[in-house]
Amino acid sequence: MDVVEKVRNNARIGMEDALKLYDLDLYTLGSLADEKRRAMHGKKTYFNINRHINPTNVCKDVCKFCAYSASRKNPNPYTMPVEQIVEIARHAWENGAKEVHVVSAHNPEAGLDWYLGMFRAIREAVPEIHIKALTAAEINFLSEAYGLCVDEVLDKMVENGVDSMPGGGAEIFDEEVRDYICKGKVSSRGWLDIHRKWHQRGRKSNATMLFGHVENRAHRIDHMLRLRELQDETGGFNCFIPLVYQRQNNYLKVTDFPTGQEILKTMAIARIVLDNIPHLKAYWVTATINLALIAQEYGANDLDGTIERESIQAAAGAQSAHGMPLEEFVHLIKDSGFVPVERDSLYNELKVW
Ligand code: V47
Repeated sequence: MDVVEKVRNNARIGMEDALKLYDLDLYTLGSLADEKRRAMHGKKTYFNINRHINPTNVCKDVCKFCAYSASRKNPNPYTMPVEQIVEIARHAWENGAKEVHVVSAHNPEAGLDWYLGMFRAIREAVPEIHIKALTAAEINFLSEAYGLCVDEVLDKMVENGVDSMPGGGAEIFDEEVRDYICKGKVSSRGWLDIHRKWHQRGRKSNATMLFGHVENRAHRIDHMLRLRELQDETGGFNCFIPLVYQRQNNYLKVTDFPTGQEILKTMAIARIVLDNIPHLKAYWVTATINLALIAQEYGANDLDGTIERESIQAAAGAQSAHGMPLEEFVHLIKDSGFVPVERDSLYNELKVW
């Protein structure tokens, strides 16, 4: 059976076949991924009204791709007081946001009470908002910095009101690439273990992959296969998010940036390989909005959300600092031939626009 037949017969795709998929022409690969997408979600494209909050940029770690952390090329360290974070969440809720996405850096001076107290305070002030917070990299940092085991950190997150975990910090699991781009940060095994433990608590999370820098195609497939294996075990991942590397203001020397074709092929292959993760997000912040809209025809069924503010990828050149107005977002999805479905953070449908 050739690889196209295997995909059409719903066979599981391994490393060798996934690499062969990259060699197909874009249209053939796109239509295979689109068949999967349509079978799962029809023409629906999910999004949410959310608010990203990045509460500190002070970081003890040095990831070469990061333009956000202070003390590197970005000389403006900040740490928001809890009251400010709560005010942002309250304001976002009053303006229709259903979720705060709280991701920041590994700040050795902020203290455990600051990291966890912000969630308690948000929960008290805005009881119904969904708190998606702390990447596995931050959890690993808190565990090491405060002498707690991962289970204790996860229990404290739950106690303080965190609902689900974002997918950040995964980068690329291949140990050699990982060592080169983000030495010292959570290991690949550590990242997967933290998500496993979170899922064992009955909680959901997402998974990202940072690509388009020094990794190759096999590294991307390996990353997806490690996620698929964990998902077979726990079923706790809602969504896979391939993040396209943004190149400005950082220390990673990259010479060959991926073309639009390579980005779309990677999305399509993710839809095919990750047969057990229900949602594939074309994150408009890093893909650019136009490519994200096209990615809807290459397997993607989620465009993230309105965001309102974003600092991590914006620091590296993405056009995301002020989010995207809701009306524009809805219009773009409709105009591209898909049905905009507002969802909550756990993919319950709230409104078909
Ligand atoms: O892990 C850092 C990435 C991630 C760059 O779960 C960069 O729904 C591109 O967790 N170019 C954090 N990416 C963001 C994150 C996230 C974002 C959107 C949705 C979800 C979700 C999670 O930002 C980090 C890192 O991979 N990042 N620098 C850069 N130069």
